[in-house]
Amino acid sequence: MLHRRRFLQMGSLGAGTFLSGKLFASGKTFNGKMPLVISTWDAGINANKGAWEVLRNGGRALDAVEKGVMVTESELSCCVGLGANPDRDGHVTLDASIMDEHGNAGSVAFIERIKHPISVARRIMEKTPHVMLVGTGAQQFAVSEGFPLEEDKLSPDAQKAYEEWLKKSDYKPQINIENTKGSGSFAPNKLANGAWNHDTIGMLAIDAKGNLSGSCTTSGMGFKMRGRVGDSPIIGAGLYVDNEVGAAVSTGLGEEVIKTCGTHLVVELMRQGNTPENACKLAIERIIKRNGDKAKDFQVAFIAINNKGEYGAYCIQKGFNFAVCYADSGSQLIDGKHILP
Ligand code: SD4
Repeated sequence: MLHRRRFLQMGSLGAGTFLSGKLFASGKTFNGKMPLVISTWDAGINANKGAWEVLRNGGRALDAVEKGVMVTESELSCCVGLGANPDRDGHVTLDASIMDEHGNAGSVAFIERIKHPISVARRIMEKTPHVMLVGTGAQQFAVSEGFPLEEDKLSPDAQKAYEEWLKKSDYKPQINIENTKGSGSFAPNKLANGAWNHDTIGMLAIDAKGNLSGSCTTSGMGFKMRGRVGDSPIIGAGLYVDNEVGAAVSTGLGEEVIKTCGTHLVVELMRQGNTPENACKLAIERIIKRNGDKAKDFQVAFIAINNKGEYGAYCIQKGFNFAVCYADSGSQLIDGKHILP
C-alpha cells in the first residue's frame, strides 16, 4: 500500500504498552495500530519520539501531539518555530493549531516572539471562550499566561537566508522545502546559502483508548507578506479531527489548502468510507483539478488516520515523506504517494 519504507531507530525507550488493532477491537480484523502517531516530513522522526513517550505510557493523544511538535519548535536549527525564515520585513511570525477528541479546537496566528505557539493554541482552547487569537492579542494572552517573550532576533541561518532573499526580494513558494535533510529517497533540500528551509510540522495521534487528536505548527512560507496567515492555524484547512471518523493535517502551499477546506474534506471523505490514503488522494486530486497546469508548481500533502488506527497520505508531487510510529522500536519514514510525476 505504501511506496517505500525505511526503518529508523528512535533509540531505546524500553518496553511499552501498545496494542495492535486486532487486540483492541477484540477479535475484529483490521490493520490499524493503537496507539499510533504520524507526522509530516523527516522532522517527524524526532517529533514522534516526544509523542511516543506520552502514548507508550497510556497518555492522552492530545498531550502526545502537543509534546511531539514542541520537540520541533525547540529545534531552532530546524526552522519550525523561532529559528525559521522571516517574513519579507524580517520578522518570524508563527501559526499553530490543535484539536482534541471532543472536537475542541484552539489556534494562534501571526504570533511573534513566542517559542511554543502550539502550547498557546492549547491554552486558547482550554482557557478562553474563543478558538483563535492572532497577532499582538495572541502575544498578550501568551504573556499573561506566563509564556516568556523571546528576543526579536533571527537565527544565524535565517539571517543569512534573509540577506540572500533581499538581493532579489522575489516571493516564490518552493516545492518540498520541508524535506530538510534529503531523508528517505530524496535529495537534500538545503538552500544554496546552507540554511535549512523547513517550516511546518503536522502531527496526528490515536491513543490506547482510541481517542484522536492533532496539532500543526509553522512559521508559514518564508519571505511571505507581513500579516500573511496560512492554512495551519485554520481549523478545517490545516487541521481537522473528528473522533467518530478520523483526523487529517496538511502541509505545503497553504493558500490552496484553505481554498479546498482540505483537512475537513479528507475527514469527510473518510466518513464516506474511504481509507485514510484514498481520502487524502481524492482531496489532492481536487486541488489538482482546481489548478490545472499550475498544480505542477507547488506541493500540497495530506496525512490522515482513522479511528481504527489506520493511516495514509498523498501529495501532489514527489518529495514528501512522513514519519509513522506505533512501537518502541522506532519511526518509519515513508515516501508519500504522489499524483504528478
Ligand atoms: C503554510 N502550509 O503556511 C504552510 C506551509 C507548509 O511546510 O506547510 N510548509 O502555508
